[in-house]
Amino acid sequence: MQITLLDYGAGNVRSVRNAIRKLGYTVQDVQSPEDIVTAEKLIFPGVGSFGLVMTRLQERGYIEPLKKRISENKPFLGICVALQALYEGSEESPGISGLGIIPGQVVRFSDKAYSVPQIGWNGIKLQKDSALLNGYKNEKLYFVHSYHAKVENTGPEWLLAVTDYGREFVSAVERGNISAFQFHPEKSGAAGLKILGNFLAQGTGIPLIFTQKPANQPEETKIAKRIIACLDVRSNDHGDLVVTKGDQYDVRHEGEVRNLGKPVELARRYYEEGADEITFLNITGFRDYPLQDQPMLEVLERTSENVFVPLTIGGGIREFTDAAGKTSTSLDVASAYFRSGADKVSIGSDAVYAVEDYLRTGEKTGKSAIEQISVVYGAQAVVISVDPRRVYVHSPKETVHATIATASPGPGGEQYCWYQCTVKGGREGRDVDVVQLVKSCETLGAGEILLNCIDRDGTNSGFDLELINLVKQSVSIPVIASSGAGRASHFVDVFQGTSTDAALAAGIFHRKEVTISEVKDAVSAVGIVTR
Ligand code: 1PR
Repeated sequence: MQITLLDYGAGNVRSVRNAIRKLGYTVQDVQSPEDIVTAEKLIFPGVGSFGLVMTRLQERGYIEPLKKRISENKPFLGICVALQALYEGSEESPGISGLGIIPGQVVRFSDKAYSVPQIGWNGIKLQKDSALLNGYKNEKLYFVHSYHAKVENTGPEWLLAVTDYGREFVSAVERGNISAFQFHPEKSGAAGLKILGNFLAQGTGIPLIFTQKPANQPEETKIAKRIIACLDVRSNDHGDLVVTKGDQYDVRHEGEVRNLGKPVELARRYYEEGADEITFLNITGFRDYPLQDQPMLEVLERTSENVFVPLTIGGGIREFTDAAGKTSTSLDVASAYFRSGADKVSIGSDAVYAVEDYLRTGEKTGKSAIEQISVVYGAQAVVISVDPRRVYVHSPKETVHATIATASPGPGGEQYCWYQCTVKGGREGRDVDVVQLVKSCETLGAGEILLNCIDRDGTNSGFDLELINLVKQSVSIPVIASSGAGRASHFVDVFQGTSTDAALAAGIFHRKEVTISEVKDAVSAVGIVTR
């Protein structure tokens, strides 16, 4: 059977395409409004902001055909914003109408105790029996969104599943052949592929059993703390693209770039071992022309064929002019990465420059990479990779920057430090501290912080909890703790000692010193929720 995909040119639709192919079906794209009505099965992956999705549908003349298809009860699966599009509108894009199939407005998460966007693996509680959830066993599924549909607007004829995140929200709807999920089945590992496979199999003669609500459904679903594997990628001196790893950002050993493996193969290994997310950092992106750096696009394309958890790519997300004088915007660069299979892009050096401008003028220009990409693809697609380094002082009065009293004094016995942000892979310190950086980036529209620490990178001495607490108390977007993991207990320390949303490691996984499941076992043994 052919599956028809509604791709309106925003975000990562490659993953859905790859997942459908992996499940043994062929994919064709909607070419004209008529295709929406006549397609045997239609999948509508909602990527981008609510306003962008509805505007693109409007421009292409897809709104009425979608309403017709739904009213005729022809098989339809909406994902993420496509679930929200079934409602009348959204706080995200005031004045823009949704499809209005289900009454009410989609609203923003507002509980201050929870990071917004919700990024990560959460459960679902089934509200009725459904063949779509055939074989579902309470596994966690991947969510990434700041806005949600309200349970009270969604009558029992539609409500299929709810999830808790500060409040109960709608995580799946189903009426007849019309279904939509707030979670991403194509990014939810084996459990997600199973659910997607059920939708694809419906009506093909493959037997599906109506899943009863599992007896052991949780009272309240809980988001898992994510464990992320990070691959620092660059070309070595022989021109091979390798995964490397630095000691405090120095990736050379005896003059050679350390070579810890091939990016696509390693990413696949981490997916199979249970990584909740995979991050690629093109660590020389600041000096390359990213769009000419085809290997990274190819790495993403090939990885997304077999890896069904979120992929982040960083390095070189900025405006640049190539040797032939052609200028590409940061949005062009990000769009190329999304089309190649990335779910999020991570911005390093360019975020520091944007924040310097913002602090100088106090004005948002709308021109920074952060602003441009988050307006089009949503805040949840924009990660800021921060490369801070400690600067020790004897007294907070010695600096205008945000200091902390530290339990790890400096070389001269200094009891205080501040964290200086750097650019170009730690090569250049700037007059911006980490608190200024993360707060400003949140204001400019970033959706997540990847918090490295040059002092701890590659040292195996544990995460810098003081830094992580400082950043967590400064922002409400999710934070990924990075740098310094040397053993499984360091993950326990970071989740018990801070409220970080995720923890990332590189060296210990590459060198096979600790596996991802050992980390998860250690963390869940002390009662912390993992996938
Ligand atoms: O500035 O937007 O082009 O982005 C460049 C990106 O490359 C940034 O995200 C920056 O962090 C990264 N980067 C640049 N140079 C290096 C380097 O190592 N020489 N790597 C580098 C950063 C840090 C982490 C690392 C953790 C965990 N690597 O990603 O994986 O510290 O390591 P560990 O568990 O082994 O301690 P732009």
